Amino acid sequence: MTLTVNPEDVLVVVDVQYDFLPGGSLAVSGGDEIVPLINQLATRFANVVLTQDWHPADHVSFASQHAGKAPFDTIDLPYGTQVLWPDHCVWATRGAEISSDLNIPHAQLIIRKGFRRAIDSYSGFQEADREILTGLAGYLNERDVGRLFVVGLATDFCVAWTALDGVAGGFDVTVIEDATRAIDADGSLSKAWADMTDAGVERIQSREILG
Ligand code: VGL
Ligand code: ZN
Repeated sequence: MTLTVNPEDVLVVVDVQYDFLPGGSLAVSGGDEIVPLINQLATRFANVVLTQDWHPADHVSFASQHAGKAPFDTIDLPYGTQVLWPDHCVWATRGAEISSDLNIPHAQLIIRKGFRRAIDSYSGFQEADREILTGLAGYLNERDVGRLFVVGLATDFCVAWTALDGVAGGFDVTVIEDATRAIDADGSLSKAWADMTDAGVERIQSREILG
């Protein structure tokens, strides 16, 4: 079964940055394995958008900012429960750079997110306070795009939140599962897939596009 990509469709490549790749501070297991696949998929899309996790050094999501807390602990913030992470994707450091193995010269937009100290942003569409928008929906609506196909890191955090907010924003959203990898902390991967399925996010494999 082959799925035809239309000229209006958009590939959204989430957070393929050194800190999420092997050797990085928040390395996602097998993260490097998806890079060649994403490069191949990207050749099928006229429209590609990238997201980039982009935090100040004192970001609220870093365990290092909270006395007595360790990575993967949680804290309560005004906008809800926040998972704490190792310091990662600190702006203007190598860990925050998009991997140079990603070969998508025709990518048209990079959305940076998580740059306010007090608010995290897994989603490419809106920050974790669920109020501040990144502008991505505005951009896509103004471009009058078709379906969104989401790939990248990590399946259970930034990919899932981006896909869910895409659906909430009225877009037709598909996650290409084998072009993602997960952190999978505490059942987060199965919960993310349950949430995405409930919301109407489609789940496919890359061969359905590549043949
Ligand atoms: C991400 C945790 C913290 C992600 C970003 O890209 O999935 N996860 N910041
Ligand atoms: Zn982050």
